[in-house]
Amino acid sequence: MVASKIVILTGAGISAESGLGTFRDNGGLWDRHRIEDVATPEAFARDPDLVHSFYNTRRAQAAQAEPNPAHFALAWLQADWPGEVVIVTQNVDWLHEKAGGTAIHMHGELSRALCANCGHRSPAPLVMTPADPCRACGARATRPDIVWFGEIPYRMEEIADHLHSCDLFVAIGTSGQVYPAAGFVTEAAYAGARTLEINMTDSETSAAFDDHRVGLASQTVPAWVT
Ligand code: BV8
Repeated sequence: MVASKIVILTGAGISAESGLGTFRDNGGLWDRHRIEDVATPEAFARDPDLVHSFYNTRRAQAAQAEPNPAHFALAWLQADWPGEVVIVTQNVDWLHEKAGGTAIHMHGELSRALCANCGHRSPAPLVMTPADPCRACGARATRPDIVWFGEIPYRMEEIADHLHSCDLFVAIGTSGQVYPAAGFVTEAAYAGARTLEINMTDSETSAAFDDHRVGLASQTVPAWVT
């Protein structure tokens, strides 16, 4: 019997207990910043200093953060499960990797810089400014390598292949409000997967899941994998 394939989508909720803010919980990032001001290409064109400041703050917080038991449990599952375990994350921190796991970062990564002029990618310094010249073309057009609203998430074809070939789809710590990630559960279910949601509360897409485990990720995820 071939071991089953598991695809896991994570959101900001899996990193909340590592001290990194979520977006839509009370006091979340979108309570303090308008998406239009800090997370769109138009915002970056209009005020690159403000956008860099928003991501510099989050990059410094991410650098201080440690994985929590939920990240370690998923890394253990990736190492121990006889089948394939694919993590697709909406998060731009590197806590899955810091816990020893691997992840597809569909919304980009705080740790990378992207040149808007030539597309060159490089490790991001802790503090980015609009004056940073691109190491490849010299243009002063480097931005955080982040997928903003209105931009196409990374590795979508690869993700679709995983959704269409998995036996179990699990969403952990995501409010199900941002597409295309919020539509993954329907895509996986249509291809025949069982679906499980792990969250502290109901999400926008809870009704689409077969099963639910409610609680803090640092407790529910280790309980689920063992
Ligand atoms: C695209 C940048 C085309 C990175 C982000 C109208 C209808 C439908 C869609 C649209 C529409 N108008 C526009 C759209 C498209 C738009 C969209 O979905 N808008 C929404 C707001 C309606 N999407 C896009 O623009 C995307 N691009 O569509 O391109 C396309 C697509 C495919 C193919 C071809 C073309 C681009 C989306 C990416 C935008 N970038 N951020 C960054 O700054 O970090 S999105 C942002 O939201 C973050 O990336 C974040 O990851 C993502 C989702 O948020 P969550 O991770 O879910 O976090 P949230 O705070 O919302 O929820 C936390 C959850 O955790 C809660 O449920 C909470 O209960 C739980 N929780 C908290 N603590 C714990 C916990 N659970 C367990 N334990 C805990 N301790």
